[in-house]
This record gives sequence, structure tokens and C-alpha cells, in this order.
Amino acid sequence: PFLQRLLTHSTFMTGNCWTTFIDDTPDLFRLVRSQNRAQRLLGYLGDVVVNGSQIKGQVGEPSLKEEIEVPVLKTTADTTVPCQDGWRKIIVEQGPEAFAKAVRAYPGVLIMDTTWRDAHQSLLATRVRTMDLLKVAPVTSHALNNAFALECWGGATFDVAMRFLFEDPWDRLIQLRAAVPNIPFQMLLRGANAVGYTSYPDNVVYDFCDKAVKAGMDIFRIFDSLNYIENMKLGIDAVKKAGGVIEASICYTGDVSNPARTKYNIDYYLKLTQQLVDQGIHILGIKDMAGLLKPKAAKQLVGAIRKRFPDLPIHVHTHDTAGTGVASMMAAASAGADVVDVAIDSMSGMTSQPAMGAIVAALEQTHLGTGISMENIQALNSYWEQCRMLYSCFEANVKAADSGVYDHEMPGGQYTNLMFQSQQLGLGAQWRQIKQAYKEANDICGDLVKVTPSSKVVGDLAQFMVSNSLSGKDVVDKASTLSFPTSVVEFFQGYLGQPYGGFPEPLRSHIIRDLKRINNRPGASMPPLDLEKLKAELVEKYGKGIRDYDVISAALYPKVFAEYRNMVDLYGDLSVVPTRYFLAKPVVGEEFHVNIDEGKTLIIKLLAVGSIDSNGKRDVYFELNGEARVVGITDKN
Ligand code: 3PY
Ligand code: ZN
Repeated sequence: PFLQRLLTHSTFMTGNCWTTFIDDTPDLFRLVRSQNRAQRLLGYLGDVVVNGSQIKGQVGEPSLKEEIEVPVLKTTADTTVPCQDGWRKIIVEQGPEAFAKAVRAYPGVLIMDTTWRDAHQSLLATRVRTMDLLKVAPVTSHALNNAFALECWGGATFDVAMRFLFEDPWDRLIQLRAAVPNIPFQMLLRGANAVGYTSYPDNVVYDFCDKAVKAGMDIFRIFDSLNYIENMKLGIDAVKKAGGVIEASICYTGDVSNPARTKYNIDYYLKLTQQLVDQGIHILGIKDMAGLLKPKAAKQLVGAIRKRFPDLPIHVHTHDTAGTGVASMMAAASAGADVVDVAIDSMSGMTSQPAMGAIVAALEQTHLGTGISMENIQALNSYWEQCRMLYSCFEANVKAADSGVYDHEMPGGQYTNLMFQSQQLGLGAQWRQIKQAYKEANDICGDLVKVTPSSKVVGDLAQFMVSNSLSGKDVVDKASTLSFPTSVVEFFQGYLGQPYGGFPEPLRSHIIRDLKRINNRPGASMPPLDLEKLKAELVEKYGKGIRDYDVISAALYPKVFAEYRNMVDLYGDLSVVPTRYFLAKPVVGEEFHVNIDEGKTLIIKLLAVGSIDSNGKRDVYFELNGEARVVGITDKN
């Protein structure tokens, strides 16, 4: 039938069959493709059956074996369809300035829920998939309809989506937006590093922000990993041009409540805030990425900024690593913060944000209520309790608070990451040494603001020190002869920007030797990336389906994007596979459903696994919509 369709196709019959005929004529291949699609999907499932999941960072299988139940809220509204009321209305109808004014005028304190981004970045290696966010999205749109925002994108979610989950980050945003039209969405933008780990040409950052707004993003938390104002200006301008809400953030480090910590004091943060305000920002973020902002410091810092900038909305972010998150957010709220960050209870605490229920309940007893119902929080929490079990195989082994963070100052996401990595590398027993080395590495770098990507520099240096048994003094003394990790060398060259107080010398010269030095904004000397040319190359390689979104993904992450596309070519769209079967094999005879398209469901059962043949392959037998299918899988064990 395929050959017949080809030979009788009207274009084919004209004889005008240029090389893009296949791409231009998708209808011709519909049947073949859809058959292939099911078979390719079975290829993935078969591989998981024979070889186990290959998802990096996974240890074991999900501990949840049942379907997650979507909660029911006590409301007369239909929660299977999105709620329409919420703060986003102001952004859409009146724009970012009006939104910022309304937030500032709100008599209570608003919350931002970080569950969909930072919480799982900090606790579950950013592995929560779009599918599991989408399931709870309509209910969330009702339950949290008075929230300032849902943080749902940016940070590590962008690359992890492609790199480890084989799904498209843009589709995630677009689909979530459709499911939650009422609550503003917030993302984390690493300034001139966009959602990457290094500086990009300016036009890439502008285009990224433009596309993000088009895909549904509202509020951009812009930061620079060194608080370097020139990098921030770029991010701020890019968001301004894209029409987004600019939440420029000062990254908090040190301890303003400790007079002995003089480098990053109140005066430093006030000056930085003034520089940001001069750029016309809408909201100020205080980004306490490591959870160093103790309650007294929160009171002093927020109080000082509130006094100097009475009309500026202040949004405070923290991590609960030491266990002081709730107290600090309460202190920030009573000192005049307008918004505080929380995560749903079962995704909160430790390296994540403080618990939503705790903060909402505590604020309810003051004049600073959040307008979020405790009943709704409990309902949402029941979903996330199950979800956490579904992703149990990505849990880092953080079991308790660590007030040692006040010394080592590791950001929440990095803490779990480094702990996991050091266990994987066989350095698990040396975790204490890593934390100690991290502190020393920070000191010899000149006491940096540590957040992605500057935190990676300090982390890489710490790991280098531990694995080579070097003390901080050894590093300084032997710097001119050591072979440092690339991230460290590039940092000292100036590729991330200029640290506050400058680079320590002679260490810088000893490390970079005769390599190039950048003494201003790194992106300023980068030529623009030719996005049109890149698009043409991608179309040539992958066909006409390439969207402008894909061009940005490839511009930011060329290798990761190519590998992701290879996976899609091999197995098709894996984002449709339920998480339990994406991460682990089904029980023989168990029936499960994969919705590959609107109204198109594959009903699948694993029937049997054959013995290994002389080529090292096994046949895996499935039932697919009532028919037997077999896939041959190489046994990698
Ligand atoms: C990120 O950049 O991903 C962060 O979460 C920094 O705190
Ligand atoms: Zn954070």
C-alpha cells in the first residue's frame, strides 16, 4: 500500500520530485510512521526490560507501583479544567509594571511555589517529567490561584529535560501554560548564561527570552553567578525587549548579621540593588541559593532594602539546608518582603525550599495571610507524596539538616548533586572532606558568590583537591604546575565575568599562565551566532519540522540537542511513556497505556523475554492493542 500511495501521489506523478519531497509530503508516510512509532516505543520498553533503565543518576526502581491519584479539591468549580482567576490576568491585561504595583500593594504576603522547578532540582536531580507536572496542573491552577507564581522552568530543567529525560523543554512550557492560564509562571535565567553554564553570544540570550515569552513565560528571575552587573544588564535588557516581568536578583552570600563577615555586607547589597533599580527592574529578587540568610539577617537585609526602596516589590528565595527556612521567610515577610518562596510540603525542607503548609499556616496567624487555603495544600500534597515515591530512585541521600552550610556555603541544588557524585565516584566516605575542600576552594578563589555556574568552579576545584590530596595551601603554592579543571581555568580567565573584589593574584596568573584574559563582560567580545544559518543546518539534518524553539535549544546545547534528537529518532517521543515504565520494566502480564496522541492509546503488555541468541540479543514479546509484537534487544549485561 505504501508503494501504491507513492506511485499514485499527485506530486510524484508530475515527476517533480525534489529531495525535500518526503519532508513536504507527510501524509504519504502517515501509516508507515504510526506503525513505526509503536514499534520504536516498544524498542525503548524492550531495552528497559532487558538492560534496565539507562537514565543517568537512577539508582533502583520507583518505589511507587500504582497510578498516582490526582487530588480532588473541596470546591464547586470543575477542577479538571483550568481555573481562570489569578494574578496572571494583570500581567496579560495591564503589563509588568501594573503587576509589580499590584503585588506591592497586596496587604498580605504572596507565595511562589517552586515545586515544579527548584524543589525537584534540589531533591530529585531535576528528574520530574512533564507528564507528572501536567497531571496535577489543572488542580494546581485552582488550589494555588492566589499564588504570585509557579516556578516551573529554567535553571537546570532546560538541559536535564533533553539530556536525561529525552523530552523537549519548550513543549513542557507550552503544555503547562495551556493547563495553567491563571497563575504567572516564573523561570530562572542565569543572566548572560541563559539556561546554560557559560556565556553565550548576546543575540542567543535575546532570542531565548523572546521565545520563552512566546511559549508562555511571564516572570524571569535574572541573576548572575558573580553578581556581576554587566552580565545582569544583558539579561535584564533581553527580558525587557521580550516583554517579560523583570525580577532581577541579588545573590546572597556571607552573613550580614555577622559583623566579622565584611565582604558582602548590607552596604554591598544596597549598592547592588540601586544598580538594578537603575536598570528599570519590576521586582527585586533576593536569591539565597544556599540557605545562608538567617532570620536576623533576613530582617536586616529586607528591612534595609524596604527602607531605601519603599515601592520596590521584594521577593525572597531560600533553601532550608540548615533548617532555618521557615523562620527566615517569616522574618523577611515581617520586614516587608512581598513574596516568599515555598515548596509543597512533601517536596520541601533540607536542600529544597521551606514547606508551603508551614509558612502559609504561620502567616495566617499574622496580618500577612497568603490567600492560599490549607485544605488545598493538603490535597496537592497528597499528589506530591506519591510523586516523590515515583521518583524515589533519584533521591540523594540527604536525610537531615546541615547547619555546616553556614561554613561551606554550597547551594541547595549543588549540595545534593555533589553528595551524589562523590558517592558515585567512590568518594562517598570523603563527603566531609569535599565540604571542607569546598570551603577552602572558595577562600582561595577570593570568597565568591557561589551559584550556577560559579558554584561549579568551586565544586570542581574542591573535587580536584580531594582526589589529588591537595590542601588549599598546596593549590596556591603549586598553582603554576597543576593541571586544573577546565571550569577553574576558564573562570580565572574571566569567562564567567568579573568577581566582586577582583581575581586573587598571583593565583590567577599562575593558573591561566599565557591564556587569554577577559577583563570585561565575556559576551561583549563574542560575535553573534548566525541563527538563520543554524536553522538551515538543522532543517537539512532533521527535516522541515524544526521550529525556532529547536534552533535555540541547539544554540545553547549543540551536543545535548543532537543526542536528544538521536534518541527521538531511535525511539520516538518518549515523553508519553508513563514514568513507571520509562524508569523500570513492567511486571509480565501487567497492562498499561501509552497515549501517543490525542485520542490514540497504545495498550501494552509485556508477555515474555526470550533467551540470549548467538548475537547477544534477546527477543522481547509484547502484546500491543491485542496483537503480538516482538523486538530484538541487545543484552548489554
Ligand atoms: C540554577 O542556576 O539552576 C540554580 O538553581 C541556582 O540556584
Ligand atoms: Zn534555589
